[in-house]
Amino acid sequence: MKFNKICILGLGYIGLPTASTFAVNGVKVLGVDVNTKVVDALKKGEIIIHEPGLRDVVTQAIHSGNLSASPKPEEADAFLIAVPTPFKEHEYGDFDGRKYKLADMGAVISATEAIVPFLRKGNLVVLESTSPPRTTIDLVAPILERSGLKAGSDFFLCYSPERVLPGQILRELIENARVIGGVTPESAKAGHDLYATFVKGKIIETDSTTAEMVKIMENTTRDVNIAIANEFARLAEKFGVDVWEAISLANLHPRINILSPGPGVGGHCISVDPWFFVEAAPELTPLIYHARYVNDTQPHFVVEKVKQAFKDDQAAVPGGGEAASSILLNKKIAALGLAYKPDVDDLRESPANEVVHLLQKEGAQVKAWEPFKPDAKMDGITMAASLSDAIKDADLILLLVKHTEFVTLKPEEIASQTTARIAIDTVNAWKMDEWQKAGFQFHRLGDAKSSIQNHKS
Ligand code: SAJ
Repeated sequence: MKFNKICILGLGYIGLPTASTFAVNGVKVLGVDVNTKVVDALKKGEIIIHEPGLRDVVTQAIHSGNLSASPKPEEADAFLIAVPTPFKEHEYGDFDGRKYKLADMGAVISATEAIVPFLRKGNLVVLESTSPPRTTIDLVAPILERSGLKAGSDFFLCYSPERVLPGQILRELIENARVIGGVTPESAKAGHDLYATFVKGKIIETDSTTAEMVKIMENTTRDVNIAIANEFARLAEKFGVDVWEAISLANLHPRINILSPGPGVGGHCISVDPWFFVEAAPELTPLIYHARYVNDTQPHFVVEKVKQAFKDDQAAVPGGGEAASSILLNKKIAALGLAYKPDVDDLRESPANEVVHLLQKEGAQVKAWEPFKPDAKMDGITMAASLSDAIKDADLILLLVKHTEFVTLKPEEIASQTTARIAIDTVNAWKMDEWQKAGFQFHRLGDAKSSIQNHKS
């Protein structure tokens, strides 16, 4: 099947790279977004998200004359839906006392409805947004069939999950294997033909519900694996062990690959998608539920660590020691990093934000520095203008994201710019001896040995 013109609904982290990649490969693309800021920016050749290499591909796509933008779809050979599927903010499900989050399919519904007036016989529609199992069949197909056309016979319908890693989207879009789930084998074949335009990885055809499950299974597996790493960090602190050392030793086993603990799991994928399984079948998903619970409570573990660091510090002063409840009151904390993971500007569902909020709730005065989004306005968070502004008057420096520029900080230089003499590393970026040598009490998440070492040095 040949595709001369396609319409991509949703110009975010997935839709825009996909639209540009199709365009530079010779397909006419209309990018559609309900956010007029995104459309207006694209019309001027600008982008409002940060992804390595994206600006160049977008510029190339616009210069090729193949990429244009509009707030509304038009007739096309194929329609791709790449809109967000977040969870509902204030509504929860409950199973046996287990409170779980619910998917908000509003954007998928409106994007699908927007296609209906333009849908023609022989068109292909692909849903790319991560969605609960059976969404393509139970939600998308019935909406599209309001056109009077039948899914699978009059038009082709597929689910094809995006599986690209933020930070490496443009490369992974082309090189990763692509799963195409059709509501009929013919639909899968049509989807195959579309993605063959630029995908160099394997393109595998299956049914739509399998493809939906594949995507959620991948992210759920990662979530569960991070949860166990976080639980190991908690255990290591209890038993006087350095979890990072223990993990590196365990990973010498040929069949073990433990992931890294940290302040929690964020982003718009791994911290969201497992809930789609829990919502669809709460009675079958106690493990997935509890992994989510562990990762969602990890910011609290970080806050306990901060409190303990202040307590240790005060205990070292004769007559020092404060009641645990007030230990954070008016303490000045420099929080380094708000992004959900290293070297990206995406602040969505970020555990670092949650840590900052929790610290403030207990009376701490936090100044946050996010080098990838220095102008970000975060509800209730005081953003620093620079690293030196964040650390200048601080009592404690708290590293929350392993951005490369934080990893390479020189403790001695930092010591000369700050009043803080306590540093906490939640992501294993810094070397204990260097920070201690520079005069800091140093603590690392999951590492009981670093805290013990402070008392010796
Ligand atoms: N994290 C840890 N420890 C680790 C690895 C990650 O705490 O060892 C944290 C990160 O800091 C971050 C979160 O987990 O807060 C998620 O980061 P990530 O790099 O694991 O994944 P995402 O959300 O950026 O991208 C994932 C990818 N899925 C898998 O690796 C299975 C990507 O391929 C998907 O396309 C993407 O989700 C998506 O869009 O669904």
